[in-house]
Amino acid sequence: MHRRGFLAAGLATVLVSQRATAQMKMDDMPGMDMGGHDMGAAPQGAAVLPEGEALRDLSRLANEADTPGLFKAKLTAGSTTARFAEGLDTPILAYNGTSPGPLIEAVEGDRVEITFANRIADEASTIHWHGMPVPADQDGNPMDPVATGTDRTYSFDLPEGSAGSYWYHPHPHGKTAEQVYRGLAGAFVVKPKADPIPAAYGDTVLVFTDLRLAADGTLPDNTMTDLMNGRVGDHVLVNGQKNPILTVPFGTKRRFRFYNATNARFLRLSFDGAPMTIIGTDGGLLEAPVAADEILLSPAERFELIVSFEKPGTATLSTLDYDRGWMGAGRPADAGLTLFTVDVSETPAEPVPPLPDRLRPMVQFGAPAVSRRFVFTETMTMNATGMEMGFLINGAAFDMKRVDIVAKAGQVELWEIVNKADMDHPFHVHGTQFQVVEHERGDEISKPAYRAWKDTVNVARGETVRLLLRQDRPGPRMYHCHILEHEQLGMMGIVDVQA
Ligand SMILES: [Cu+2]
Repeated sequence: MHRRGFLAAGLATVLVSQRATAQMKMDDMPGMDMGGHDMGAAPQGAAVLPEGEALRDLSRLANEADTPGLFKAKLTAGSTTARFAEGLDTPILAYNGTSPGPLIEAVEGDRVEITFANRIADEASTIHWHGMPVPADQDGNPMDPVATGTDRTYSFDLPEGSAGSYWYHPHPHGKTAEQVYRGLAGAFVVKPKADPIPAAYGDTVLVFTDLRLAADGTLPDNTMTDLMNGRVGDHVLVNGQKNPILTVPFGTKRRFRFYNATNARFLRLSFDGAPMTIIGTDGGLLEAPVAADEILLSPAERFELIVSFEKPGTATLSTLDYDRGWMGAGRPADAGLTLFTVDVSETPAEPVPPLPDRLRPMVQFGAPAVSRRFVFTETMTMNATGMEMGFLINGAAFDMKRVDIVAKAGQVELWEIVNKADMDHPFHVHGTQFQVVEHERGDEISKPAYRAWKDTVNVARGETVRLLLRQDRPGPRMYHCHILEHEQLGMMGIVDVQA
């Protein structure tokens, strides 16, 4: 295991126990590669999950309000059991008893009031509304924990123009990674009042999660390897199912929203046998559709796509290899997994309207008033009791009591994210959407292929990403790596936005 920059001084790091160190050694043994695998290649002792069942619709969070323009509901987080593999009960965490949590669908202009009931035994939690323009004190920051056994109501308005593919997940201090891999995450779709995408294309949300199942059906705790690299499981699930099947008539154009709700798995995806067109990203539609042979969906990112099923037969969504940097042995075999299968029948589809050439206008930011630089580094030290890892931004690990930067509401800022570490780090900012303006790798500077609203962008190892953003509301906002184990180990900061 080679590392650059062994810095030891003054890091708020995790001290790994003997047990975790031993676990890491076991993971590192040849032949113990527990990485991703497809049918027939299950490692010894691992649970086998059924494949090829019909894709289930996500359950929906029902609106309890009678008043137009109000979305009112309750989300209860607590323990339940799931049946992923035949004969095995798996204790998980769930929102309203399901994982992924129920799909929330509201409309631009709506008022949202969601009461969160934390029934997770002995643990505080929060609900973070990932990517959504909600007030800072309603955004489930780690500074605002909801104690076990208590309720709180999150209230916010969905402004005009905010339609997009958001999600929700816990964000309690030190426990986010675990609560998410145990099952807490769900999609929150904000629909526009007038949708340029033909209704005949449908709107299918696919939430990708990552499951590691022990032979007894339990979800193992994070190991040292997980803490270093982020937890990568043995099975990528789509809406909680392994390689589910959707049957469509040929000629179907289908709108999908892809969500990477895994802790740390990078999904480089292509649809074999069906052309993909990107129509939207994290924060909603693009200006115009963009044809794509493949997409890289890093942890926490979303894409909206139109997939055309033009000929009868089978179209499969599968993974391609992507090297995002891996510490130690046991890099998961990411390529060649079939995540989702579409059976395209001989029956022709009813004719559907074409995709419009223009989707919506997108404002461009003016010149930034402020420029900031965020440098990501990883550190590791060995001592008699184990190994200490640090994931730092500008040399510092997260401190909930420290404000890292002060910004002014309404002011455009240029943020330069510099990854000097050995792994890719998907960078996320709360409370707003940004536009990436530049990538720099080695001596090469490039512009993004299209303008897009994003709240999460992958910053590859050695890369610098420049983005423009503006926070419109005052209050503290988090920014962090969305490999949740890295966030837990310190790769997070607070920007205090002042009115
Ligand atoms: Cu990271």
